[in-house]
Amino acid sequence: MIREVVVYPDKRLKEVSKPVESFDENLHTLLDDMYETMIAKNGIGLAAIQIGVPLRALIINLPDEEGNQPKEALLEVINPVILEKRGSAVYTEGCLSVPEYYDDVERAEWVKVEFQDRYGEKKVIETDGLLAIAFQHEIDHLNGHLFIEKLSILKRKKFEKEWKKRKKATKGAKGARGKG
Ligand code: Y12
Ligand code: CO
Repeated sequence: MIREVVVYPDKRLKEVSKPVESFDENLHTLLDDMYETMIAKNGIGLAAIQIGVPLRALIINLPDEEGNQPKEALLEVINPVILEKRGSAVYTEGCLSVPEYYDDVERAEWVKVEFQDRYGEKKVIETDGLLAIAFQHEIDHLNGHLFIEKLSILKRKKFEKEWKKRKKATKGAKGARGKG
């Protein structure tokens, strides 16, 4: 089922998500819904809190060279812990919870992450490039953080101004439709 995505500044996005303890059908349905929602909204990563569920679960499905996102490449990541990180890299990030806003963010270039899969099996991955960025972006969601918090004060101020303007415009458009 496609679920609604929680959008900034919804305070649920600030919640620290709780560890997953039951690797049961409920978790599997949650992961399936997250996948459907992410694909429907053209995302490449999604944390459970983005559909309002405060559990430490996230998915990542990066596009291949042709821009396809085969489900075989889907990563389901439960209770992740970053064991090590190295280097630094700047990527232009976007987030389904902050639609239509993209900006450069600096993160570690390489990460080693321990996590569980949907059956509770322990895994360890060492990765760099876009996947390392995606892991860090999504794990931040589990701790109640968004990529816009990593912007400089000046950029953040500009973002908040733009966001307010956009909210006003959407409200205006909705009001006009309501009058008709
Ligand atoms: C690198 C950087 C960030 C991530 C986290 C995952 N981010 C996303 O999945 C962002 C998706 C996104 C999709 C949007 O929709 C379209 O482009 C059609 C979008 O724009 C709108 O909502 C209009 C914004 C963000 C992983 C790796
Ligand atoms: Co995000």
